[in-house]
Amino acid sequence: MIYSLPSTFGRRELSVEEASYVVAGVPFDSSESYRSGSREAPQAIREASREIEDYDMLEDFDLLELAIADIGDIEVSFGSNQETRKRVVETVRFILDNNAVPVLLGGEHTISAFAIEAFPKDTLFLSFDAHLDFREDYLNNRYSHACVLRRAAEHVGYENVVAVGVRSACKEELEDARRFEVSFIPFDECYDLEALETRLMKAVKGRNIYLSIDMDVFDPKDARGVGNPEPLGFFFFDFLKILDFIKGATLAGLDVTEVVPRYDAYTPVLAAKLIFKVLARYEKK
Ligand SMILES: [Mn+2]
Repeated sequence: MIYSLPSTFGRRELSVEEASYVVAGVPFDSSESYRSGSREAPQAIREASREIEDYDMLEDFDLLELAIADIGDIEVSFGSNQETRKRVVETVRFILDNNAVPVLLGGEHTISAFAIEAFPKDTLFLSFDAHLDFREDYLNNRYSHACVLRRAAEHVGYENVVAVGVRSACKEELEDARRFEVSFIPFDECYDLEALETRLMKAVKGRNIYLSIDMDVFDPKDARGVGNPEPLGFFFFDFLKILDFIKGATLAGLDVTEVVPRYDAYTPVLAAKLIFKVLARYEKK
């Protein structure tokens, strides 16, 4: 008898061909400007995911019904945005070619700007983020984590990005976002959760969406281990109240980024649970 525990996300052992959702880690944090270390997140999120029990009582859903495969981490090129970009795009394309939904574990938020390039141009890039991330460049780097929304918009179109929970920006990027008529929902417009859910349902209805969750959208008291903590934000409880919007959309891709495990042992648990919750709620539709 061999006693072994798979080290994959959720202890899953499906092949890519059998899976509806394929997890891949992207341990890339080259442009982190404040608290670096999100390259350690994929393994920390996996470790947390293995300890989450299989029946989600509050969703009344057996998580084992989620056909998840885990292909491990993409071997990224530290310091080379372009090489990492190419590897992420090709890996995401491989997952899409297998008719599965990519679920990426960041890494810094830049990985979302890479991943979206593998999707058709009319995909809706729906980003939950404390930061607007609409700079043309940051420190002369166009593939910085401060430019994610802008790079994504350049691929899918300015009309096909929505940022939710924003409460931090520089004046220029805010002016640019308004000039390009980019949809963003500042966090003070998120206090009324019912109104927010209605707004999101309208935005995603019938669309193929790439859902990108920068963990700093949560209140730092809930998610302390992030690269750029920003006061205010959602509590997990709030997020679950609005999450039904996902039922009106087709989930094309999902990522969770900016977890920095070395600053907090709980944030990877939150990230793992969040992934299960999003997929469970989506499967229940
Ligand atoms: Mn952010």
